[in-house]
Amino acid sequence: MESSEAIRPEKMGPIVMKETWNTPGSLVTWERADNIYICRGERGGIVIVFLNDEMFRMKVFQNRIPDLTTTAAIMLESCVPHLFPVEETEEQLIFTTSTIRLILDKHSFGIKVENMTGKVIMQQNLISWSPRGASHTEYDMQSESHFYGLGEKSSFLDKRGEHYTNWNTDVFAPHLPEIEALYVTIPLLIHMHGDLSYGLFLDNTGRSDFDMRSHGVAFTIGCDTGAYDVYFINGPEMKDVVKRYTALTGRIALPPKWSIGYHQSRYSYMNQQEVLQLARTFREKKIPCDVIYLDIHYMDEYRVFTFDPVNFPEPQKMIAELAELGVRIVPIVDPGVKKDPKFKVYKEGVLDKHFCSRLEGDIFFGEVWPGISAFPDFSDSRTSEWWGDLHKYYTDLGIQGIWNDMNEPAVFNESKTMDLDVMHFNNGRPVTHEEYHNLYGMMMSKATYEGMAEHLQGERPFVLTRAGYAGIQRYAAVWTGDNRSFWEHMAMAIPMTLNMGLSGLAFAGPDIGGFAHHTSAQLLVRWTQMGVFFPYCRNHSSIGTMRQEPWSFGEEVENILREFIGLRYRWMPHLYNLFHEAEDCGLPVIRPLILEYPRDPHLTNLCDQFLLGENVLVAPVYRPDTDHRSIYLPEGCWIDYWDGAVQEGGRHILDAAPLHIMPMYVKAGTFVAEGPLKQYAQEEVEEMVTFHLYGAEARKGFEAGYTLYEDDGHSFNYRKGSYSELVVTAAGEAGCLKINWTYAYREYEPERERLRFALCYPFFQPARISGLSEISMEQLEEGQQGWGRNGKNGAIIVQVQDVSEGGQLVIEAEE
Ligand code: MIG
Repeated sequence: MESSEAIRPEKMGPIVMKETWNTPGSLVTWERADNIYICRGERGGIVIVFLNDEMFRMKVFQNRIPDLTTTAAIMLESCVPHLFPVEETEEQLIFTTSTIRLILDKHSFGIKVENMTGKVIMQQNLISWSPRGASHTEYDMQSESHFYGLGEKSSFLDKRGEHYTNWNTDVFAPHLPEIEALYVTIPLLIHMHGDLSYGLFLDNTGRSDFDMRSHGVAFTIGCDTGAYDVYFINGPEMKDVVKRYTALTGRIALPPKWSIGYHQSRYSYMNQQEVLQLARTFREKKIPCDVIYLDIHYMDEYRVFTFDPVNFPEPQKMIAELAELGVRIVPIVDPGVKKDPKFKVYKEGVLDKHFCSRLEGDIFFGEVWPGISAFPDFSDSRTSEWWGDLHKYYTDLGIQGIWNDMNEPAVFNESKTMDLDVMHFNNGRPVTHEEYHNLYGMMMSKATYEGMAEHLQGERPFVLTRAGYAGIQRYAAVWTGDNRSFWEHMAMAIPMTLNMGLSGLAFAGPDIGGFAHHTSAQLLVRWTQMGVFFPYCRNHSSIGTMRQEPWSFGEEVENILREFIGLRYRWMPHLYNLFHEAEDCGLPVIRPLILEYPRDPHLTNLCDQFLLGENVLVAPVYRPDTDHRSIYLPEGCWIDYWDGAVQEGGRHILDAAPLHIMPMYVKAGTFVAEGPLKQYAQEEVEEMVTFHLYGAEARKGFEAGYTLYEDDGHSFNYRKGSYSELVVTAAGEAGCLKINWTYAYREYEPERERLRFALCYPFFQPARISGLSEISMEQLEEGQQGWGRNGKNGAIIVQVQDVSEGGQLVIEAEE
């Protein structure tokens, strides 16, 4: 007897139906409910929420009004909704804030944002969604449009003409321009056209795509699943967008000073003797270093929260010995927990239901380093707390930093990640992995950061992560994963890290020297020269490749690396200041020139040079056997860091760059705070700050200023007010220069006796300085007050007592 199986659908031939995408149709009604505006069309609509004058959220809905919970990216404090007047005309709904007008076209549901002079900032056209839950929107793009942001992406700085997808992926294959998704997802696109910029942040943790390539006069943003939930972030300058985006998703937590030192890593340092020997070698060779990483081989058969009993039998002793040398270790912690009923973490995880499972309850197992493993469900705070707490194992040993790897999550299977139907419990709002994927890594690092912070009792933890989502900057530094020892990858690290900075990730950087493939003497030199000015500074390389510790290529290379790593340490006060600025207002530590000079047409895609902070221009050499390079100097007067040569900006120059030199320029009228050379960030040496002033002039109109932020560098006491701000200003007059310094705030007392001012390549010759006598460099070194000339570069150095009342210097020019 036949059953209905006889007429199963597939026997009837394929049913091909064209998917029709829906649009909301025309506006039918609108209403205000508390702070939200609900605009309903014929087949769906948009909810609009203003966060302030410059930012609003638009969430598309189809049938029911969407719920307005956000992902973990959004900082709730930034989400205080505002009400603004609404005006309705025949054709439009118009919302007006103090700076922008949002205009909804009743017929097309298009949304336009104008500034108060009526210039169109943004035009969003078609909103549509597929019957299977994908959504898609189209935005106008102009001939002069340029695009930035999007976090960690390959290719150049300007994303015009590119297409990217967001799906956190472990990409060991070479990071080529055609690779659209890497380890991190930051769905923030900054659109700059003419003198206007704005940002669009798509808060969606499933797969999304940004297409600035295929549609001619439009760019599109789409997502495969979940809600179409976009934040408009106004400029008009790109800097405003970055500041506002980081107010929305959070800013970096000021890192402990040691974590912005030089880090040395290798996959793997194999045993305790090797690690200790490595640390001693740094000290013997006087190459500064703060951190050594322990890659996967430190563990007992790759079980997290263990040490290998044979190769690392005495971790506590090793860590204590390293501490005496001023070196910390940062061990790797992957999410995969080895399936082993005798392994405590696994047992606990299973019994207490901490692992990601299918809806029916069966645990998802995937293969990673430890073999078959289970993966904690960090979406649930109960599990995150458990995981965080496990880190007591490390903090008890004296560890303050953790390295999260493989947290895309990476799995050795065909899809390279967890199955899409695995569930995340998400504090009672379960979602599939398909919807949650891009958030997994960030939630792991959040759990890690919070657990470490708790157990370090007031000390700042350091977390490094490979994967992340918007907001990851609050918990971890991000490194750019498995690059290769290719010159092309060194060059690509610049735009990649710069765009990460524009996307909130101020603490980021690549593996210096390259991870896979074999580095070379020159590549290591050039990459290190550049890398010491990147926010995150770690040399890391893969098993089976040429060694790339700084001494691996003989004395000449070693000397150059020592010099440049030392430079990072001497510039630590300035660097730390920039990290403070990043915590304070979200601006990145290194910046594309376009951020500071948005009207200069030469800069829209310039990314083989960058700025450290606002005024220090770094131009790395990124090709082999090259001893010259062309450099573009933006408007203003620029001073060669190495020899003081003065260059007029607004033009290209050709600069010599022998192997021991990486071209650097400081804008005239800039202060840079330097400290003493240290072998590690918190080494106790005689403290001193030298304010280097470049290109000082004794004429009316010359001005320079700097605020030096200082605190203890390792605790959270600064958040209770224990920090200081030393404000330094310089003002020129006819025939003299006055320098003032004063503590604007001084609840933390820097431990030092003296301050120095160094006039680097001033445009005048000082004759008298505030009644101080001219003394020798030796006398200056001994601590005497006075002024002298540095024989090496001719800088004028003035030394004064560092007193809390501050002081003034009058520097009179030679007639
Ligand atoms: O699939 O832990 O990107 O830095 O050395 C390799 C071993 C796993 C990938 C990381 C790399 C690390 C390596 N890990």
